[in-house]
Amino acid sequence: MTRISSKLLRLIKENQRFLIVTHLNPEGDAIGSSLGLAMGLKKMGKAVYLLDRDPVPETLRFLPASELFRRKPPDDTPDVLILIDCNTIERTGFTSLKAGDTIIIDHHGPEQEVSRAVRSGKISGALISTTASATGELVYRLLLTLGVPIDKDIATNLYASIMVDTGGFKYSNTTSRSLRIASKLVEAGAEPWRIAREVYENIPYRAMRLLSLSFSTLQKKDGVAYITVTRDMFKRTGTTAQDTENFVEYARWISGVEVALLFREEDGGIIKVSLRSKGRIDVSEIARAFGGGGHAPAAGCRIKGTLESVRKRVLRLVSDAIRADRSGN
Ligand SMILES: [Mn+2]
Repeated sequence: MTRISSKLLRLIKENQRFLIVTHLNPEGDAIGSSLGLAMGLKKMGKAVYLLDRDPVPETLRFLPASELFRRKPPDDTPDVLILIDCNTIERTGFTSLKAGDTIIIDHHGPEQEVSRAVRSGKISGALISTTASATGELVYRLLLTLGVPIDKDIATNLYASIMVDTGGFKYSNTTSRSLRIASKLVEAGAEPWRIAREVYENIPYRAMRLLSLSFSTLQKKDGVAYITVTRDMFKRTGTTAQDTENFVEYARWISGVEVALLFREEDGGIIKVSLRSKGRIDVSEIARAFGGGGHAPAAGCRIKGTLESVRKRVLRLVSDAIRADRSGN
């Protein structure tokens, strides 16, 4: 477990105006950890500006203070910029954001690169741990260290962040620590059944119609199952990319499947690939081979090409990984 540096704590304690920004297409961890941190900093009397280039997904708008998110950077220059649930400015979709100091709070790799950026002075401080199931875990530890009391609203945001990134406490990144922190958050007022209902049992009907169309493309070969969402399907159901949230999960549930894939057609000849593993294969390695990233159980990448060619390239690497795993390498 990475320790929280005294420099990072000092940067937070001694500064007043914070800009918190998270990644494009934000999900539960990005939104929940940002909100939990923002509310904690506000409790310390800080001024906080919350930023994301994309809107908060509909299913996450129940999260306390989610209305605080802005989509345009502030006019003034904050004391401290905090990149959260991502560790490069590119992932935020903004080209540059001005601030006195920059801090990273994240659980994506590679840790060494972030550490190097801290040593070289490009980044003022970082709290990064790839063993944290969610950035929400890191924010919980940070607030605890800063002595900020965790109230019901903060607990709800941080619980949601951990729940989503562990796939409802089911993925291989679910640890005794993530459960222990979740337990503390429930003690602080987070309601597991309500948060799960809001996030998982709130799917728009149109998205279910899209799911049924895309599932007609389901294929299974060896340990891989994959489905495809075409632009035509979006058009026919009046849906957008946001409505494909969790589609790949259903493919992961199939017996005998080690890796599930979702291929989604985007504009400009780009195919978005979502990868999910049942736990044996590290799909983030496969995503990285195509310039993407993520975590061992859940990762993604964008590849230029036709559906056909992209499927072929990704399936080849996935099959290789499954074969290597089976032969014990
Ligand atoms: Mn995350």
